[in-house]
Amino acid sequence: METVEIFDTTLRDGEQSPGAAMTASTRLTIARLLDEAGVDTIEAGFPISNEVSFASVKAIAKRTRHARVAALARCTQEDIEAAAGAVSTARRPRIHVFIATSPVHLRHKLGISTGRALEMATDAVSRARTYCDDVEFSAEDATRSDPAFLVQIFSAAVAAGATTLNVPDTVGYITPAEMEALIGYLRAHITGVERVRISVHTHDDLGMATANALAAVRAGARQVECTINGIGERAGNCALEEIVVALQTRADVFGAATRFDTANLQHISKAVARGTRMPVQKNKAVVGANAFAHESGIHQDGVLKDRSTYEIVDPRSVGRATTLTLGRNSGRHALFARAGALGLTFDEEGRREFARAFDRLAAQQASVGDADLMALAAGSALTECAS
Ligand SMILES: [Mn+2]
Repeated sequence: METVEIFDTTLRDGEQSPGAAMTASTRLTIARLLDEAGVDTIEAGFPISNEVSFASVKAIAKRTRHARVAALARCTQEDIEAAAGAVSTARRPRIHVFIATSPVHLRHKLGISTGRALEMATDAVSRARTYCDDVEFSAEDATRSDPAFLVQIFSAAVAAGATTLNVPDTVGYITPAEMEALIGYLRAHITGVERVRISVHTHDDLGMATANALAAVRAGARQVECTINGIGERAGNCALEEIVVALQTRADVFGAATRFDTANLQHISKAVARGTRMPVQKNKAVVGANAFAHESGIHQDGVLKDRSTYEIVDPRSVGRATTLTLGRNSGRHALFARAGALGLTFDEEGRREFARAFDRLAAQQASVGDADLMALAAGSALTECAS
């Protein structure tokens, strides 16, 4: 089984979600939770962007015990110095330098030629290496760049001392088949690729972030950049919880595992949702409220007979439990299983009466909770006494 490293960027790309800025103490807490759960690298921020960012990255670097702590930098001396300064006290520091490589970014954003980008990337990686022997190089907007130019700039980055090469799908544009082909092409052509780790960074603009990251893993990428709850710019990043649980559940397909302890997922997800004031959608994979909830009668009956009928992930493995929601679509099997768990027992007639009372209530409200069931049982008994 090969290892896929998890590079968490919740505190950098994730925090770049509109309105998601976290307090310094929340950032420290999330960094600690990620470190304890077994993330390989924590990208703690972009130190040059402001003083608060610099101080926070520095504090995280100082306190992180196991994971590498990475700081982001553009290919300029000031950025690299700020990043180096912020991670200097980390046990395992990393400087992450990036430059855009696509025609659209080079022309409209940076106003430079490919030749100039190549020169800047090479200088930046060499400069970063003078501070730190762990340097990641990213070709921003790689998926809209000329693959031949990517080979050229990545080969130059390796020669200058980069230890990880990251392929970002910055705008969430690529498809899984194209991603698999692109990573395969890069691995076949980059000079010195055998000495470095290939990484992937995907966005969810077309809902393909996780699929694209997994396609990259199939082609040999051994680091995935992701965020808790998939938060990030625009439609967000690849979700950490989806990557680690997909690799675990479908090890038969990917033959690779992460070091992340999935039992922590629910707890970290809640901490990030609270800290960013971004609630998780109910139907979100793995961490959504409904991810292990069943309401249809047929599904409930199946799950009560054997969980594997409708669940492919054991909810306990991700810090969750199966819930059977009672409502107008639920079945008798789940209704009486829940009533039994609440200590309610019935004779034949009481059972019929209770079920009828449940149907009347379920017709009026979206879901029927434990308190409702207790009240219904009391009501049924009263009806019986009165008649
Ligand atoms: Mn990004």
